[in-house]
Amino acid sequence: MTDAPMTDLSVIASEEGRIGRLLLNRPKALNALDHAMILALRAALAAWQEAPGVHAVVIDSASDRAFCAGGDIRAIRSHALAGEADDVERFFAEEYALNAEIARFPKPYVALIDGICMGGGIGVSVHGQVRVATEHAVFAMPETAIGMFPDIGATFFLPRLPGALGLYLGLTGQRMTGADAVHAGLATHFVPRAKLPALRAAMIADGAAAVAPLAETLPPFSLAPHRAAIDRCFSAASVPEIVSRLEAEDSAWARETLATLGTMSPSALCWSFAAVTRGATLELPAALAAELRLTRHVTRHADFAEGVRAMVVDKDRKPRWTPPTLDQVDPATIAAMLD
Ligand code: QUE
Repeated sequence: MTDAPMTDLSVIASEEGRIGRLLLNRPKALNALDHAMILALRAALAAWQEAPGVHAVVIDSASDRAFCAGGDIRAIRSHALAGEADDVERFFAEEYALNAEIARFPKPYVALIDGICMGGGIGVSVHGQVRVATEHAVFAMPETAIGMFPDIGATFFLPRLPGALGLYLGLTGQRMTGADAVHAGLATHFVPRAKLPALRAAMIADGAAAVAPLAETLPPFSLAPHRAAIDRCFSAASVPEIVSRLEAEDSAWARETLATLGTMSPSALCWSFAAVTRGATLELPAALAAELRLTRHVTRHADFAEGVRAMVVDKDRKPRWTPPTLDQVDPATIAAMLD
């Protein structure tokens, strides 16, 4: 968190001491990444990759509510409904190119995650070398709620989390605290919000080496009591089998998880399961390329426009999915989308 900068720019790139600083500054949209922001981030990284005075890049937010709530899916929905497939394609291609550039950036890339960090926000943080989360961080991959799928490289990193945690997070959209994100492997350091000003100052002087000394002991993993059940249920070979295993658990956690899955797009659960499972065998560039191909099908499916309408545009949180139940989802239709 910083004072509101005196500028309309949605990404403020500046050089401060040894660091290149990227400040996400679109607070009214919870820093949801629009096309211009993605281009600005890519341009700054390209410039700093070669700049000898820049020893590390730090990305953080001008809002204390959100690091970044995701991609600008409201705009993507408008393009999709207008049949502007080229605009949809350009957005995802640029976003995934940025994710790949962060992953291969040759200097430390440090994300300071304080507030909401979902979807595209995870994409501009988790691929970096250092991910600092505060006690106000909220991590989630909630795309099945909007008829999408965990993208931004999530089909690469989710299947690499411990046990079946990645599939659990990617299908349920379960929120995690900053400490949880470190336990899960999405974040690397836990630093309280109150220490962020000192951390920024120390990085301006010393670069990324300043992070570790300010990290604090982790509170326990809130998902620890459910880790065994998560692995039992989410290691199943299909979404219907995950549901059967949850029904067999007969626990409060399993009933809550079933209720959550019951609100998600049944089709999105199935294509997300397939995409995350396949991602276990792909390196990041191939996973991102497969994600881009899948967006072409998903953004044409009725559940995408309906999910974004219900959760982001109208906010009635009452999507009407097509088909409405899991048993009506045709496995052959899903398989064809992942070709
Ligand atoms: C699931 C999601 C997203 C979401 C809500 C969900 C998502 C996303 C946004 C979002 C939030 C604020 C904005 C905006 C988009 O909300 O990915 O444009 O101003 O980006 O339930 O996956």
